[in-house]
Amino acid sequence: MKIEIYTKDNCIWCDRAKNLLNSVDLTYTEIDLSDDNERQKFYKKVGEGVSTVPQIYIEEKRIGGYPQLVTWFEENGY
Ligand SMILES: N[C@@H](CCC(=O)N[C@@H](CS)C(=O)NCC(=O)O)C(=O)O
Repeated sequence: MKIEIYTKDNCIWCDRAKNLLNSVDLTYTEIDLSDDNERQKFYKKVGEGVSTVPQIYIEEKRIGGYPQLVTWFEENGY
């Protein structure tokens, strides 16, 4: 399964999302948006009022942030 997680440094919700993925041995690619300009560009590109990290993509589909990842886990039997 292809999982990508957009993060930045010192982001507690990013750490929680990564810990959740690690807890069930799901592997992921992390894209670090610590640079403020890069992060703002990413938010603009994603649109739909997205303004926080983490942003998690599973099989190219945007799931959302940590709460949405928890919901995805529940719905997919993890
Ligand atoms: N529960 C939310 C919390 C996300 C959140 O508040 N993230 C902070 C960093 S931990 C953030 O993105 N702040 C705005 C910014 O850094 O651009 C989620 O995971 O969707």
